[in-house]
Amino acid sequence: MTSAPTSNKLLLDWVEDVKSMCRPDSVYWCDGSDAEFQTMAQTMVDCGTAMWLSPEKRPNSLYIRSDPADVARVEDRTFICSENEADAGPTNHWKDPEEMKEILRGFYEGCMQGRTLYVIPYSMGPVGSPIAKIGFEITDSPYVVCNMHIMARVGSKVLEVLGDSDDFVRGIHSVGHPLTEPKQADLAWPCNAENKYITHYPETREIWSFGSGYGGNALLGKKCHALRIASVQAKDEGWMAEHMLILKLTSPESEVKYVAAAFPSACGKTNLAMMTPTLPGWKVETIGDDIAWMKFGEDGRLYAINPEAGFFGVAPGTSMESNPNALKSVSSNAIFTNCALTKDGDIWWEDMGVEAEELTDWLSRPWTPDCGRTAAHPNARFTARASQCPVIADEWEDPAGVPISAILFGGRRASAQPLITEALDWEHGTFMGAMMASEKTAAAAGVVGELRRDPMAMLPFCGYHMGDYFAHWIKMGEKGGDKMPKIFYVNWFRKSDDGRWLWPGFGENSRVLKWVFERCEGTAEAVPNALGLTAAPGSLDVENLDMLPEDLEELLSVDKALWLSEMPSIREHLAKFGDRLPAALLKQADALEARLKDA
Ligand code: SAT
Ligand code: MN
Repeated sequence: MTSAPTSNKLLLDWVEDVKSMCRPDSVYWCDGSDAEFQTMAQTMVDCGTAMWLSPEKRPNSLYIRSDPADVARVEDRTFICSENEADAGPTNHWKDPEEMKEILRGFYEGCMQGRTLYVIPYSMGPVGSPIAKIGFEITDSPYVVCNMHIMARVGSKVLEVLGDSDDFVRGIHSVGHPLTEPKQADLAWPCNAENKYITHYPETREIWSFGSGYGGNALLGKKCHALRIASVQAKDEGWMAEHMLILKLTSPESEVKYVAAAFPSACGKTNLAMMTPTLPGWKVETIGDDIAWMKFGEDGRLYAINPEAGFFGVAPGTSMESNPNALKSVSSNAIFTNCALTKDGDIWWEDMGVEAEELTDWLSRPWTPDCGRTAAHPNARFTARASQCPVIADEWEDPAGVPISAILFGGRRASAQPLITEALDWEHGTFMGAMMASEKTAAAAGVVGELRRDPMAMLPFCGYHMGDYFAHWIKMGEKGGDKMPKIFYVNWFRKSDDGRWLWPGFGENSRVLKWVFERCEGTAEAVPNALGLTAAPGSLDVENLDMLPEDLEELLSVDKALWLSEMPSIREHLAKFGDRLPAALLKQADALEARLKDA
């Protein structure tokens, strides 16, 4: 609607300020309705940004190609503009908030000419729930509006709940491509590739994003709000905002445990969250696939909610074998970005489990299976409603959240990291999370495959000094005591010396979940090794798994010499956090080294 459906003066004044800076042709307040989604989708179709996929193959679903210069999150253009530089810490780019805003005002000045300014009221978490947080994203991108409709709870109800309160996150987003000439033709994917800025102002709970229309750069409710800004709120208010999936695990005896897991982007969170266990009688259902907000409940346990309403998942590799539930989630009402297009108007990507044919690739070029290029971009994505997931848990929107029994850390590592390690206690688990290392994926711009330390998978998403973040973890552990979840480190990606995957992964990961479940129950046996605890011989269920005993042994083994050779890099990593590094983590490093040296 074009007239403002609110009397919240702070909100109205802010929208007015942004409007006079960006000078759009018109202003539109989003109501979150289906009709609105259709209008936005049609706007994109009419201007060549999107096309409808075949209604027979993929009803109500959009196909979109981005500009090749705008295909992933841009970490080197992402800034935490805290008032003090020291509060951003060594892992974030920092600029003085006023200086950054001055630069951005220069870009925002008139940047929405020829376009509509959309105001998106959204709630992260069920609307009206005591743990949900309200945000507003101002954007000039109908692509963002459509995606936010799926990824967050959008619309008029959010305004009702907000009332006159000033408790909301303010997000400004522009693709940075004004249409200044009368009748100037728009680009299919407008962006400003040379001038991307993804900036956060933790103290004032603001996000200013410019130049990119893609994923986490532009859908501000996700990484910008629900992780970077929320992590600061969580530290201030005594809760946790984490880059974690949440799953519900049910045993054959119908006992339920909830597990959260932090893996870096594109390391299989969506697959694990929706997994079909190979173990008879076990069931996995989904609460969330990317973000967990965790707070203490009245019983002193940690309860998690998924603040999102949809999945923005990596498409390549998603197949009926790897993740049938994700494929079923995108069978209709979905958005596909940078996938390939089949002749009959459906989507295709690498390792989809569907024979490749003649296609049009993500760059609109004709493509054949033997042409030597991939047809989909490696960071091609689907956007799908969580409610369409066949294994979404009944309680996924419970405002009280679900009690977490175990937290898993993990990443991609061909060597060193065993299949499963249990932490000795919360503090040791915090140390394991703090030194997490994973090979880089296509989810962020940069060199794929390079090993980097990504603490708790939060390296690109922690909105403050990571030393303080570690201290916050330790403080949460002190507060929760023995009611805190058990912590584990898993690695599905270990390879043998001759380059074979040692572990089959996917549904077989239910074997590891079963062990985790039984450790929480106190029924499975663990034995100590240099890293912590691992499965005692025979305690990991490998029945009917066609696996060489020596491969299993290697999977669970710790190469002490290799780990000792990594100690300097672990210490160097910890040293980066200077005097904000909790002493407990140094103590943990010493203890690890001592265990590694112990014959
Ligand atoms: O583009 S997103 O940040 O939403 C995806 C990811 O990197 O996890
Ligand atoms: Mn993610």
